[in-house]
Amino acid sequence: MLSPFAFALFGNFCLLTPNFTAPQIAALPRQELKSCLPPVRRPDYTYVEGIGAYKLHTTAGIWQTARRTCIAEGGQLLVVNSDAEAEAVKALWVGKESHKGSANSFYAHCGFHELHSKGDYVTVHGDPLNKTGWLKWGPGEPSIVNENCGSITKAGFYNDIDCFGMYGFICEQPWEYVSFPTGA
Ligand SMILES: [Ca+2]
Ligand SMILES: [Ca+2]
Repeated sequence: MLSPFAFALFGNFCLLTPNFTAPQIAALPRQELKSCLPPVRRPDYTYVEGIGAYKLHTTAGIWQTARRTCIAEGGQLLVVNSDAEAEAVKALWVGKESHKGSANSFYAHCGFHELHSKGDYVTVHGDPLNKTGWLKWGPGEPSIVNENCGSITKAGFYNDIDCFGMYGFICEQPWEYVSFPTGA
């Protein structure tokens, strides 16, 4: 009997148990995550040519739930790599200003944390946050105290946030993974 977090996709098997801790999930090798990615376009994602595919989940969850949900969809929590991507992400919020169950719909969980070491922000891919090509904190951020997980604001800036806070979240499928021929 497979758990709700077990997925078999196109011959690749990707297993995540519900008992994983955030650091364990954060340590998943990139290749394992890639094996979970479905080579099909999802109708619920916004495809931005040459940049990526994105979904702003407007039903709030804690950071770990957000991360698992993105992986289950064949993606990962958002990591911004360029100004162009930040702009694409900002556009997702249009018409979705209020997120169900969210403590504050101005924020959405995204793919970085400092769960391994305080002040040492790493992405869900295991890369240092300052090596991703884009790092723009909002005014006064990071606030650090009791805020160990990543979020992005509606205005398009990073903010460290409570991992157990209920917020919407943004999933991403990198363009190179989703730019398969359509209709094939
Ligand atoms: Ca990205
Ligand atoms: Ca903060």
